[in-house]
Amino acid sequence: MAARTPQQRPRPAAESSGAAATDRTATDRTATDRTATDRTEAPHVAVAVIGSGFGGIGAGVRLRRAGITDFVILERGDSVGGTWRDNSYPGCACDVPSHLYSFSFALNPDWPRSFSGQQEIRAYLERVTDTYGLRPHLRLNHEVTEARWEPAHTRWRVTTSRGEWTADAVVSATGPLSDPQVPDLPGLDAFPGQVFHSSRWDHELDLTGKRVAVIGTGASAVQIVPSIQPKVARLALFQRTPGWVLPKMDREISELEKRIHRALPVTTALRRGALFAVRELQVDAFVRRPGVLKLVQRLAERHLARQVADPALRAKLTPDYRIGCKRILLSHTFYPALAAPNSEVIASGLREVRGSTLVAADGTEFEADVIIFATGFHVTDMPIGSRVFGAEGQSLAEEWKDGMAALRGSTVRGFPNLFFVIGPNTGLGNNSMILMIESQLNYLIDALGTLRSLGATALQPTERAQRHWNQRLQHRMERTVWTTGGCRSWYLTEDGKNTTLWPGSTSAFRRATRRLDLTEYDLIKRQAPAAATKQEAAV
Ligand code: N01
Repeated sequence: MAARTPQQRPRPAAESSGAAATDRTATDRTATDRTATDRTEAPHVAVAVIGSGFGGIGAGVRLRRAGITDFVILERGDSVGGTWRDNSYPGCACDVPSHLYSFSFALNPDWPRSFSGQQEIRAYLERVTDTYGLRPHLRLNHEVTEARWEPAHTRWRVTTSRGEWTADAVVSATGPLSDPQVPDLPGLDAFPGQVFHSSRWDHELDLTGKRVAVIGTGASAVQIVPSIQPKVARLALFQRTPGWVLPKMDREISELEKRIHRALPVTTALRRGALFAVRELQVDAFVRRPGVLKLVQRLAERHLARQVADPALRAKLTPDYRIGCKRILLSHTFYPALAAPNSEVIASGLREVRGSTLVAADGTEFEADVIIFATGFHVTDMPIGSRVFGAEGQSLAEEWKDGMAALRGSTVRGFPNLFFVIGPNTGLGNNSMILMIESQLNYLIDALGTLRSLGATALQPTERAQRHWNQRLQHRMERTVWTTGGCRSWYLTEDGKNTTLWPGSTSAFRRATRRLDLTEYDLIKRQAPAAATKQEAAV
C-alpha cells in the first residue's frame, strides 16, 4: 500500500503543466503557452471545471459527449483522482461495492474485489481519463486561487497558480473530502515526532516498532488501525465518539465472474442494478423510519460482542446513539486490532500535547513517536467558498455563513453559471456518491443546453426557488436518523444544521435533477463581447 503507483510519480514539467506532451494538439499547446506568457489576455473557454476527482472527470466526459470541447479541467495536484489520489493510507479502500462505485458509462468487468482498494479506484479514474480523451483538457498543478464573476462581461475570471482563464461557466467539483481538518491543539507544534493527516500519509516513514497515536474513529481510522497495528510497538486510539461497525463482506471476485462480465456486459449492469436496489431500499429507514435501524444496530452489537471478549473494552466501543446517525463503518479487522495486546483505546478526545506526551480530555496520557490525525475534512465549510466571488463581489463563504445552500444542490443565487458537483445536501449516508455525481452532471448538461437553445448567456436561481428548495429539504431532514439519532456528526454545521446530506433516495434526486426547470431561474443576456481572446475548440 505504501508503495507508490506509477501514476503517483511526479510528472515531468511539460506533462505536469497540462496534458501529457504526446497528447497535446497544436491548439491546445497554444492555449497553454499563452497562459504562461500573456496574463492580460486570458484565454476564454466555455467551461472551467475545478477538480479532477470523480466529479471533475465525470464532468469532462459529459461535456465532451454533449459536444462541448472548449473546456479545461483545473487540478491542483499532479495527477487526477481527487480524494482517491490523496488518500493513500495503508488499508485505504472503498466501503461501497466496486460495481456500484463506478460510472454508469464506464462499467468495469475487472474489479478484483467486491470492495475496491484505493489503488484500483485511482487506476480506474486514470483509465477513464484516457479512454474519454480528457488529457488535453487537463491542467495539472493549477490550483484555483480565485474565481470571480464579471457582471460587465457576463463571464467568470478564473485565476490559478499558473495562469488565468475566462469562462462562460464554472463547474466546482472540488468535493467535500479534499481539505484535511486537523484540530488546533495546544502544544502540537512542539511535538518532537512525526505528525500527519490520514489523507497526507508519510510513505517515507516506517512505523515498525514506533509508538503511534491514531486520532479519530471515522471511516479512515477504521481502515488505518488494523493495517498498522501488527507492525507498531504500541498503538493508542483516541476515541472521542465510538462508531457503529458492521462486518465488511469483502471477497475476491473470481476469474469466472470476471470472464462472464467481460463476455456479457449486461451481467455487470445487472450486478450493479442489484447492488443499487438493495441500497435504495434501505434509504427509507435512514430518512423516514429510523426506528427500523434498531434491527441493524443489533447486528452491529452482535459483531462487537463476537469480536471483543473483554467487557470493559466492549463497553468503551459501544456507541450511545442510533446506528446510521454517523456514517456506518464496515470492518472485520478493526475490533480485533483494538483487542490486540499492543493496542489501547483511550475513550476520550485528544486535548493537548506536552512534548511527546499526548493528553486526552479525561487526563489519560500516552507517550508517542507518531501522531496520525484521522480527523476528517472541511466539509460544511467548503474551502473553495472563500475563493469564489459572485455578482455583488461577495464570496461564497460569506453567502454561506449560516450554512451551505443551493438550488437542487447545484446552483446558487448571486453566482451565475456556477454549477456544483457534490454541492450542498447532495451527500449520501449509505449509497454510492457516483450516482449523485451523475445526476448533477445531467443537470449541468441540461442547463448548458438550455442556455444555448435560448440564446442566453447565464442563469441563476431565483431567490424564491432556492429558498423553497431548502425549506422543503430541511423539513424532510427533521425526521432523518442524522437529526434524531442522538449524535454529532460531520454532516452538521456548528449550529446542528445538516447541509451535507440528501434526505431522500438517489432515484428521487435523479428525478429532481433530470431537467432544469426554467421557472426556477433568472436568465442573463450578455451585454459586452465575450472575451478578449476566444480559444478555438481546443480538442
Ligand atoms: O473522518 P471523520 P474520516 N480527539 O470526519 C475525530 C469518507 N471516507 O476521514 O466523532 C479525538 O468521519 C472525530 O470524533 P467525533 C467517508 O465519507 C470514505 O474518517 O467528532 N478525536 C471523528 O471520530 C467518511 O465519513 C471511505 O467525536 C477527534 C474523526 O476524528 C469521510 O471520508 C473511506 C478529535 C473524524 O472522522 C471522513 O472520514 C474513508 C480529537 N481532538 C473515508 N478531533 C470510503 O470507503 C476530531 N476527532 C468511501
